[in-house]
Amino acid sequence: MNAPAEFARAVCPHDCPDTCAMRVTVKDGKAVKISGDPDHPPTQGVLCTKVTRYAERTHHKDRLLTPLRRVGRKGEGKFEPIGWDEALNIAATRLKEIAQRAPEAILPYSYAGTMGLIQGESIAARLCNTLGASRLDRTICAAAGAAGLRYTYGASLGMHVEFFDESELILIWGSNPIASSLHFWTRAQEAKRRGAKLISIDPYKSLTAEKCHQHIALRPGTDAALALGMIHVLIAENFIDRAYVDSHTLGFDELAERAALYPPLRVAEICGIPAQTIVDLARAYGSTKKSAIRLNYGMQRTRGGGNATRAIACLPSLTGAWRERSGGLLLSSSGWAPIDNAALERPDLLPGWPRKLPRIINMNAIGDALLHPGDETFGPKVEALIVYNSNPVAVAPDSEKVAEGFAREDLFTIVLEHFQTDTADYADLIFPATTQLEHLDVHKSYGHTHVMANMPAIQPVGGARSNTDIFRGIAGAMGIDDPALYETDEQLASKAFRWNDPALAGQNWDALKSSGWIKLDIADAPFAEGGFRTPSGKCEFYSERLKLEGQDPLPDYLPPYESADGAPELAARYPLAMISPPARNFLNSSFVNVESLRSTEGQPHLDIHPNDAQPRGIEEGMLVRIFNDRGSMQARARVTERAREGCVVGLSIWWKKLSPDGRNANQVTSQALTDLGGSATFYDCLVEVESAH
Ligand SMILES: Nc1nc2c(c(=O)[nH]1)N[C@H]1C(S)=C(S)[C@@H](COP(=O)(O)OP(=O)(O)OC[C@H]3O[C@@H](n4cnc5c(=O)[nH]c(N)nc54)[C@H](O)[C@@H]3O)O[C@H]1N2
Ligand SMILES: Nc1nc2c(c(=O)[nH]1)N[C@H]1C(S)=C(S)[C@@H](COP(=O)(O)OP(=O)(O)OC[C@H]3O[C@@H](n4cnc5c(=O)[nH]c(N)nc54)[C@H](O)[C@@H]3O)O[C@H]1N2
Ligand code: SF4
Ligand SMILES: [Mo]
Repeated sequence: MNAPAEFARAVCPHDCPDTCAMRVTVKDGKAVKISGDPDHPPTQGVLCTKVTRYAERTHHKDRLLTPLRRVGRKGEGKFEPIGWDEALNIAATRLKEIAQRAPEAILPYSYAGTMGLIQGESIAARLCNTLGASRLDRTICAAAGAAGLRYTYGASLGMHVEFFDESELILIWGSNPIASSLHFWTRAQEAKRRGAKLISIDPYKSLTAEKCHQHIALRPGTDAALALGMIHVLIAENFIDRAYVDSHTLGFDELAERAALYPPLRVAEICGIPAQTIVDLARAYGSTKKSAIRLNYGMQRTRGGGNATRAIACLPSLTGAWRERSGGLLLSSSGWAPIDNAALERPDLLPGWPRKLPRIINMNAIGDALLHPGDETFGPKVEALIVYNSNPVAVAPDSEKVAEGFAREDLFTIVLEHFQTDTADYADLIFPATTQLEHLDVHKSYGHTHVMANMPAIQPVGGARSNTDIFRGIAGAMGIDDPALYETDEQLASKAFRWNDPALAGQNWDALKSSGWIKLDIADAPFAEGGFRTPSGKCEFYSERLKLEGQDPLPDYLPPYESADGAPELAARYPLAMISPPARNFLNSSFVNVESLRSTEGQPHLDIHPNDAQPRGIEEGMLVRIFNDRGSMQARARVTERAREGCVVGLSIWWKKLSPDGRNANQVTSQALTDLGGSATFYDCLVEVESAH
């Protein structure tokens, strides 16, 4: 007889703003069904297609079940199983030897494979800090946008997603929520039913753009110009909320001077859209009280991403949209959660804390970092790499270099993974990690304002261990005796939040554990009365901090590095701007190996406008080669007006080894960094396309 079914409470661990609450049905020790929790307000009982397949992913036949040691060449993917003790000892011996000689030669590499705070940077950070390893600047995704918000609002703060249903105008800007934030899209549709107008601002006619009332297909990387053009019109046509501006903002006159440089005709040139569109957009925005902007990270993946975020973030403060709870802007809400990073990560364990810290390496330049021979300025050559919660060989830019770096025979690489990813193929040692159903964690969200607890639903599959267990194991095998390295996941979870923060006052870990989530106590219209977290307490159009850092204190338009304006000679050789935004059925490179989802995506495609396809002799369905000086990849052409002229689109991120030519979009992307925050510039990438035959 089967044991009776039961539910366990879990949290979707993926890098997605929605952070859904999940119910897990367990039968005979296996997860058999995952569904959205109907009681959790942001989730509303619904999960996206990908994550309804989470049980399939967890019990996938290819799950890594034991530690593995490489027996083939790096990248070849040949491994033999070994026992846990042996694996931990190999790791410990090697890391100890390097740590004694050149601790900074050890580099962790991780991102948001799980967004959990415990399986993310807790014991992992404590171990790296104790060793004095190089620090990693975790900038691959959101750093430019985060910096833009920080200089303008003081932190990553924004509207409550719940109130978008009441908005009368929603600008969906650099965002494709049908793919990347389904629960926001539900709100936008509700607003639409109530009469709101939806406008998509995106070079690509995404699944979302086609369902909006209007789609403004600007050139990639020109968003700052569009926002400054809007500000120009808002000022010229008197749509400014003077009272709000006077009380709650800083630098209006300076911003007005800057915006004067961006009349609609000039902006039209830059963005490649009609001047009238800019005027109409500004009028619609300026004349609607309940106007909301759903910004997403798609618009900050070019050189000027930080400035673009700043320019757009000025808009709701100019019109006073923040006065309404259904007005304002949401890029990220993560700054609302009072996370105690210092308690989790223990930077005080660093040798030299707080004055002389180990070097920090920007993860977007991992290719160059791994290939650097080491010198006075760079410091020691990287000798050991510990990868967890990430798949850099597939997701990091300038992938030829990344793979070349990972292939170094003298590099000792440890990978903690669920699956034999492109990255795991280059490991010396692979440790099998647990999934969200098998371990404990706590979460904040960057799309809503709840904090959440994830309780293990099932025992670890096979010999898998949680990241925290693996790092505790390595620390133990190294003979480190600091108790900080051996705290349990429960102890860590109980310290993850500053419980005395007003947003959480009266709450504690036990309450979070039993309820599954806590709604943070934040005003409905958080900036109706100002209260920004900048040094001035105002929305800073003009930033003294930026000025002190030698940067432009006002937002401006910076042409993409790779554009006709930014690099005319390069643009002559590679005239097409390539963007590679998220595919609906993958989550970054996660789920690419889940057959049902991969078969829905089909194969790597390149969307190309008929006017770009025709002169190149490219026809629908043809296999094409996409290339620039950094590398090349192949995809099937889809000749379609979804891609604006001059811009090609390859939805991503494919596993290289599951692609026809063993390559993916990051073969052509660059390691250049954004203006603010040092983010990646995935969508600042010129290419040429030709038939592959
Ligand atoms: N299904 C799915 N969901 C995901 C992910 C995934 O891979 N798959 N990834 C997750 C992650 S890590 C993140 S960071 C988030 C958000 O990830 P984002 O990168 O913000 O992704 P999208 O919401 O798809 O929005 C990107 C949109 O921006 C457009 N875009 C590209 N360049 C520009 C530009 O210069 N200007 C403007 N205005 N638009 C531009 C693209 O065409 C695309 O439609 O999504 C998360 N959710
Ligand atoms: N061309 C192009 N490249 C991009 C982007 C793009 O739009 N275009 N988007 C960029 C963005 S926004 C981001 S955020 C990055 C994302 O890049 P990554 O953070 O590397 O995300 P994933 O590719 O999903 O890889 C996460 C890996 O972590 C593993 N994992 C999940 N949970 C756990 C766990 O609990 N323990 C361990 N040990 N492993 C776990 C998963 O199996 C998966 O292989 O990619 C970036 N790369
Ligand atoms: S990926 Fe996003 S929408 Fe899908 S279940 Fe997870 S949090 Fe929800
Ligand atoms: Mo991301």
